[in-house]
Amino acid sequence: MEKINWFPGHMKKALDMMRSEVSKVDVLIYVLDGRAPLACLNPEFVKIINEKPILFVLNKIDMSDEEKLSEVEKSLLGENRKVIRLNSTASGAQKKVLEKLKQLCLPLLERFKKKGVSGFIRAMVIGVPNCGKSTLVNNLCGAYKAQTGNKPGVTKTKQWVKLPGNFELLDTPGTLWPNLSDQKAGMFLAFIGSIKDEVVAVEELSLMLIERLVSDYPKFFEERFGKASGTGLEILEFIAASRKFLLKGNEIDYTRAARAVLDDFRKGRIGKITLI
Ligand SMILES: Nc1nc2c(ncn2[C@@H]2O[C@H](COP(=O)(O)OP(=O)(O)O)[C@@H](O)[C@H]2O)c(=O)[nH]1
Ligand SMILES: [Mg+2]
Repeated sequence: MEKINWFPGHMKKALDMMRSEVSKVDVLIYVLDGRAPLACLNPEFVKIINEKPILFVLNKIDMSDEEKLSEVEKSLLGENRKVIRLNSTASGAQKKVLEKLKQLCLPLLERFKKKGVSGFIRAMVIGVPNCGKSTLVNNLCGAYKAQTGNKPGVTKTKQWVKLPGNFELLDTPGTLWPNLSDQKAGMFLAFIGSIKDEVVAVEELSLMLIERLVSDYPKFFEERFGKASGTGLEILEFIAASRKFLLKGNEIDYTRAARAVLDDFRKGRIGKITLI
């Protein structure tokens, strides 16, 4: 596999910006896509936020393999760390998150109480692209965001939105750069659509996905595509032939077949999958 170029210069800039953003908040809500949770975790970034309480959200639970997530959950837990499994698109997500957030921030809340101040706890949602940050922010803010409103003529800047239970949430989530040092993580992020398809050729990416799925989820794969043995290329050819993805002169349309496999995976049509 060709080495993916993550533009280290950009990454450093993003990390520096994030460092300053993070210094303004008391607690972080770190969203991980449940289909590739560890790939969404950026160790460089975890180092920066080490001192802050973190609520890890294992998101897109409706598309993920819950059994595999148990291992992940154990590895994330620790002092000042909580984990929650979530479908951010579902109603009730807000209540669940706020409950967990309250548990995580109990020491902070008690400190406020002792001091006799009614301080707000500031939270911010972070994560790699496409993991569901905006969906979660919208779900968390819900009606509250509408209260603040967007007044015409006012420049749209980042705003703190009041949430129930003495919390304030930054209405703009922080986008994390992918983990530079880990090729496997990069590959998984490309599978789930967190990295643009232009970075890796779609055919190559689909071959890697096929090989991974055939090894981790052969039954699901066979059910969806009718074949889970042979090389990735043989399987891709089979899929193209069985779906009649042909070019002029009956040549196999690899690109179309590749897109179909990636699309099926990203839409959750192959099954509930978690890649570790
Ligand atoms: N099935 C499912 N889809 C989700 C969930 N959360 C987000 N999505 C979808 O994932 C895509 C990316 O979400 P978005 O909030 O834009 O991600 P962001 O780039 O991190 O802000 C959208 O199509 C969302 O509808 C979830 O819990 N379950
Ligand atoms: Mg977004």
